[in-house]
Amino acid sequence: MTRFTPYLFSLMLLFVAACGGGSDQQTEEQATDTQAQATEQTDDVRTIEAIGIDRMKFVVKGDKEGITTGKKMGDYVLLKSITAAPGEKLRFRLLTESDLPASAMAHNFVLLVMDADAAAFADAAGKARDNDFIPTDTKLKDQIIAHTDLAAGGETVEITFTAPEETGEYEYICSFPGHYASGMKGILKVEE
Ligand SMILES: [Cu+2]
Repeated sequence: MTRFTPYLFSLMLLFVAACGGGSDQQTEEQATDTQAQATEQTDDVRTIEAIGIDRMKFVVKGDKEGITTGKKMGDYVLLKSITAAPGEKLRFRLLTESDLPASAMAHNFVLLVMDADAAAFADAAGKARDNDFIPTDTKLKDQIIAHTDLAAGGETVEITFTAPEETGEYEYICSFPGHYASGMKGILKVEE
């Protein structure tokens, strides 16, 4: 490591000499940096990296602060709940792991308002195949706080949303037919 330092140092000097005085080149480099950051999404939004599996569950790779996990599911563990502060910005990213065709196996993430009847919602959503299992009925649509698109095998979808200000428990589900009933659901716990 040490033997490279003088070399790096002279490179830095060269760089400073070349770009001194806020040249156009420097501005251009800064612009490129900003672009790269946007692509990589290196923002400070907490991201829940979930996987949807054929056993119709939301799972994660392991325990992490801000989530609770349950039993082992193959290489993963069951994602049971997410804890968030009121108004906290969160990102839910969902990868579907499946070899089945999209018509047979796809997943989404639908976060519902506190007083929603999740079972009734899932039932109605399961019939909205033409709309990727998101109900078009206004009364049902109004029960959605945030949702992703459907992710078929190998696909990743994500949604960035703000946790409600009101503390309490909010259920989230996968609205693909039958998945809620099979346990593809969890709770967003909003706590001070
Ligand atoms: Cu699902």
